[in-house]
Amino acid sequence: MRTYLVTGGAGFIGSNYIHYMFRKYGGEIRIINVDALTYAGNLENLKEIEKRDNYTFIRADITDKDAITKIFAENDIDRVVHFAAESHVDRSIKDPEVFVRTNVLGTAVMLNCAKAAWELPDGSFQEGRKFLHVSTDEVYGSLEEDGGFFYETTPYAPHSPYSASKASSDMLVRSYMDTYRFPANITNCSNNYGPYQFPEKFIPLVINNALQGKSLPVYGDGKNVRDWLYVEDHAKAIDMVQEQGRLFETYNIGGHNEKQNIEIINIILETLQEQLADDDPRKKLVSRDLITYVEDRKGHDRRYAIAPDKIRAEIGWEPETMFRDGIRRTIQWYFEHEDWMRNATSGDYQKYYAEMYK
Ligand code: NAD
Ligand code: TDX
Repeated sequence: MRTYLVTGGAGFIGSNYIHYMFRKYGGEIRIINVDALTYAGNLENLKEIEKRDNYTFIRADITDKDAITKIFAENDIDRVVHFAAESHVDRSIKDPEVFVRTNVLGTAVMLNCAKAAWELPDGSFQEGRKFLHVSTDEVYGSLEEDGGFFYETTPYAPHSPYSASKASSDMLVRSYMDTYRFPANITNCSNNYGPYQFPEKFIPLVINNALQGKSLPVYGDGKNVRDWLYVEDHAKAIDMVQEQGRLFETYNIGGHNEKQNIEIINIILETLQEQLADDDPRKKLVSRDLITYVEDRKGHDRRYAIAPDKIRAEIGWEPETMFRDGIRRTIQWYFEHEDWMRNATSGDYQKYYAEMYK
């Protein structure tokens, strides 16, 4: 049975990935989820699977070398899928240091511990071991409004402390591949949306605020462009890269779904109006009048757009979820998980953890 060590599995994409993997492989795999449970980590995301025999949660910080070494020593890890990171650009602008600590030092620790566990006396690596580093399109910097895409060969040009820390972590992974032939892949994905996304991020923030009749903050002129991908399509791509991709390669993941932020707000407002019942009091609150232009994000990247040609040609991955469908599913999920949203915004999930793991 193949054993996965997933870091950051209590976060947004990591938890969606774990759900996806159990749906796909059932009892054929084992997953060990290592997460420090920062403000972004939420064990409620994994409630349905926490009792599975082939799932284990370990609370640990990826910068804690002793803890990570112990996990490798006690478990025969075949695959590492490394999500754990500080992930929010606005927080990185306010407090960059923790981004360097977790994203750079944490990745160094993960690489070093995996290398120590998997390396053979002759410097080669045990057959079949693989490390996948989950990264972002933000490492490539910003595109002009009217042209170009990010390819795997696009030079790195990060602007925010977040993207600079992710770029540094990617460089460390590259250095391990180049120096030691360490068996790894890097994926650089565009903006994700879907269930379990923490409401500091744009799409869940807009959904949550609109339902409460709170203002919808738009940075700058609202015309910044992001390339949105439904999170399950990302989870599938990660698995396909790890199983079918060529080792030592980088794959960009994205779906040619570019939208201006203001378009996103309008689509969310329309979809909320469609999905709310006529007698639901929230229906009257959801309105374009809530849109509020606010001061721009410092160093705000204008446009991101991924060219997914390589992953499509080599691996046959394609995004499956059309944006309107993905937004409908996401809104439906938030309707059905009002408690999740309340707890996530109030910090109550930490109480859940304390009760669960006394
Ligand atoms: P998230 O903030 O929702 O989750 C991060 C998780 O990592 C949390 O569970 C948190 O508790 C954990 N974590 C943070 N610091 C840790 C530490 N020191 N030790 C152990 N665990 C720690 O993030 P996300 O949006 O799910 O992103 C996951 C990964 O995907 C990140 O590496 C991010 O850079 C990358 N990514 C995100 C997006 C996106 O749109 N959200 C797009 C492309 C790539
Ligand atoms: O209140 C807001 N108002 C607003 O206009 C927020 C929170 C965001 N925005 C804008 C900024 C961006 O142009 O919306 C866009 C999306 O913002 P975020 O959700 O913060 O995402 P972004 O900064 O694009 O980064 C995301 O995608 C790439 C993730 O947070 C990263 O982890 C990932 O690497």
